[in-house]
Amino acid sequence: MKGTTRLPKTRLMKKLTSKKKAALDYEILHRICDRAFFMALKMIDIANSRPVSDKGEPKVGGHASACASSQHILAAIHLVLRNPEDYLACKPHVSPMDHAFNYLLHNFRDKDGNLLDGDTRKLAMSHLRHYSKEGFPVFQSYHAESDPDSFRVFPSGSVGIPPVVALYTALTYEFAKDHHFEIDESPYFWCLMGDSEFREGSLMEAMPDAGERELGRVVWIVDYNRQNLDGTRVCNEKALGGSDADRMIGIAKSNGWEGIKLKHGKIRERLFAETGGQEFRRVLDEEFTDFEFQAVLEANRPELTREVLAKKSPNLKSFLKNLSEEQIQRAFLNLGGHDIESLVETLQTAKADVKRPSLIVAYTVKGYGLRCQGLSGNHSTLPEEEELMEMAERLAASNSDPFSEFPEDSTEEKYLDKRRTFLVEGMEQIRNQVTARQQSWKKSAAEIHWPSDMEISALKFNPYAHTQWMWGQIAAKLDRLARGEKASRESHPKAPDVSKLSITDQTWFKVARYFLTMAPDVGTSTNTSPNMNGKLYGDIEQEDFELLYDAKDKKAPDVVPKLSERSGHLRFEIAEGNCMSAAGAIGKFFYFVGMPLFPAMTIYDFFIKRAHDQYYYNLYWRSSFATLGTPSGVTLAPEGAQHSWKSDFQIPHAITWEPCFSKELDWIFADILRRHFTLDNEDRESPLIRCVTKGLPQKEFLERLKKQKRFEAAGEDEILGRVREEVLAGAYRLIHFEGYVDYVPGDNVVHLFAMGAPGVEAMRASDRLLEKGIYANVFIVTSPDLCLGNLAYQDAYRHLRETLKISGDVHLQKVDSQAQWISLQGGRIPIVSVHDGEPGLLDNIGSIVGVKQAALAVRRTSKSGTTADIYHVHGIDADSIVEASEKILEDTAKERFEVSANLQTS
Ligand SMILES: Cc1ncc(C[n+]2csc(CCOP(=O)(O)OP(=O)(O)O)c2C)c(N)n1
Repeated sequence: MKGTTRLPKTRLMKKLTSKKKAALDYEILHRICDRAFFMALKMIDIANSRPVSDKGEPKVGGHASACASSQHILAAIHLVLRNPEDYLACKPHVSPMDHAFNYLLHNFRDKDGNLLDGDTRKLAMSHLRHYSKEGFPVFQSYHAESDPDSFRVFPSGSVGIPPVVALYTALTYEFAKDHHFEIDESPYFWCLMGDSEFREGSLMEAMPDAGERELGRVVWIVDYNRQNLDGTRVCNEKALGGSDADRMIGIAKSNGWEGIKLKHGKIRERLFAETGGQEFRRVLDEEFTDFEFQAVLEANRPELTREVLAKKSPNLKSFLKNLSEEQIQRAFLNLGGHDIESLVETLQTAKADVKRPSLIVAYTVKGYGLRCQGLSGNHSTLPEEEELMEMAERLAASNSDPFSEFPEDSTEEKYLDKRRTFLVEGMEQIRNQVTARQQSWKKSAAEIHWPSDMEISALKFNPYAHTQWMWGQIAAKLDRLARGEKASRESHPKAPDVSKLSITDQTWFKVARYFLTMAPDVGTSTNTSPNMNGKLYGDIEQEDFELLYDAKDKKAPDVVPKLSERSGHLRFEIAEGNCMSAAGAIGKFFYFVGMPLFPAMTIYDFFIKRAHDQYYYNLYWRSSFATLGTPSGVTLAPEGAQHSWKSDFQIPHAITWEPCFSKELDWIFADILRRHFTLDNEDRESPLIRCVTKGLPQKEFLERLKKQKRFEAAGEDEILGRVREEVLAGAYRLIHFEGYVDYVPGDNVVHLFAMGAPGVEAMRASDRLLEKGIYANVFIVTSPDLCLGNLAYQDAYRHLRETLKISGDVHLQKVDSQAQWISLQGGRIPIVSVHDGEPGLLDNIGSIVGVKQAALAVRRTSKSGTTADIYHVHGIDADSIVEASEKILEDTAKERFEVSANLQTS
């Protein structure tokens, strides 16, 4: 399948993206920015003034001062720098400011992507932090995909994540181009963040990766206002050897980034050129700690500013004498981050080197232009009505109709109009292009006859395969089809004919090129090595010295990165957060660009928690990617006892799978691929598959199934076909005695529910219980979400109740019969569940159907040892299952059933 459609660049598009630019009138841009700032403040004000019926309702709030400090940075991006294809990530609290610019640019769309008309745009502006029962456009507290202006914007809310996702989206573009996907845009990634945000570990973790991978279109801009939520940031500059800004620049440079400090605005620069100006510059640069500078700002007394400057340097005496206090104060306040001209110049410099990402530290003032300007506690200060009215008057805006736009014949409107033509019409072109790609893909995918498995024939030769091994086989097969010897002539001239592939492989071949693997330094230990060997993606312009000196370790994968079509594995350092953000970004490429890339990352299950925030972010905006949590649980006891807890995510849009036998995983992964490529994965976009490294007796899978009465007359294919359906619905019957002689529900029957590797313990327990005359049916849970969790809740646990026939029914048997009386005895079928993980994963079966349940699970931290020993320690071995089954049957037998007196007499 030709996956993507290259659409011809239209003449309009060419015109829109032409390089010619007229000289900018920065006065106009400042006036537009002032108006946008006023609108942002009014958005916050309206949200806070809405009537509430409940006393005690939490405050709405908003962040006027955080908007104020970033206003000019956003102005430079929105009004000058941003191209239609570019992406934007912002610190959460600046979102109203961002909405205001998009409002003026008419860059609002409905959920289908159609541009909003003027009235609806205006309505949206009064709907910040609002829920509309009527379905009118609203804005969430922070940037969200559902916002009207979310075109190529990364959601925010958790600081420190969006800039990283932006960075990995940039990497995805590189990957797509290097793999010859037809993609003709080269967007920039503008990311605005706070200075306290820049202390987030996620950002530090990602920086070297961006530097090494030379993601030069990434521009991070730190709004350096020297304040955070709790107040003025007071850093130990002595220990740091400079200001925090210096530290940031140092970090940038040592990580392969361009580091640019934008401290001074044009007013200052002009003064620096005058006599004595150099000393003025030196004093500003060298004589103030951030804290002292901030304190002078906070004091906001021009006479004090003069006095402090004069004290810093006697040489400034005559320079200062020539300036009025007002001029001095203006210059003192004239930081680069509030001067659009300086910002535009700096951002253009950052754009120039497309091989080196840039970090710009733009000096700003929190609350700039507001009464709370520079005040330490201004993070949540809301301007009073009077202040807003004053501002409206100053800007010739209307306080009662705050979202009225500039008059048609004004210079501001004329500038905006031109900018709209360039930006918004350009975005429309891109949107149409992406939609066309998406439609074309959906059409092709709908024509595919999707196989039910991956035909992993090697399973025959590995009688004690484990699920992690099976994952390796699946990944290797897809990789071979996409990039290996068997790939088609289309992409590899020397490759053999596709028609020699099996029918199944021919189908997987069609999608294999969209599949890629990745791991945070656990690729080889998670059986992903075949995908790595000579196939690591990247270009470090490094000669392969191992090759040159004939020093390759033949037993290990060749891990020298290459820029070739064959390179389909992304190698990460021990940086789980990076890997997770990359998976999220790549999994979102269909949404953004129309190419259905499907990343699968392996990670030790225990360490997914290192990337929880990133994982949550990916799930929240429905990225489609697979996580292989492997090895997982205490089943790893021989090698690593501390891997004792599994990652139990009950987050919307995630689905957890935990296969027991390898064949299950074959089916599950085939289904995951089909769902991803056909977009049949709503509410389960992100599968997490937990695997283990304990080998299980694979042949028992079919042997046990065949013993069920329901399959008495069925052939192998029919059995597997029917069981596959159950596997994909969340649980299947592995052992079932229904129809056997003396099978008496309510008397000698117990249901065992097992998940993952302890499924074998349940099998063994069932055998032993049978010897004691107890029929223990074994149900293998493949997905707790589908069988018992959020996804099962959606259809009232239909699979559990109807297919598996688990119920709370009382089974009564006649014991004795006399002329007048019938004696009854009976009960329900109790349940014992067992799995290697937190009890909450399976312990609700009993409460769903209304029977007694004993939940055997991992309830303590673990120890090293054999799996037999450690399963015993946790009570999840066959012995414990037998014991629990006997006890629960006994308890069930003690249940009393009272027959109403009325029934006796009637
Ligand atoms: C991960 C995370 N932690 C905490 C918060 C709460 N929070 C939001 S903004 C903020 C302070 C931001 O300070 P800074 O980054 O300097 O930006 P400023 O608002 O000063 O521009 C905090 C603590 C959050 N949104 N996300």
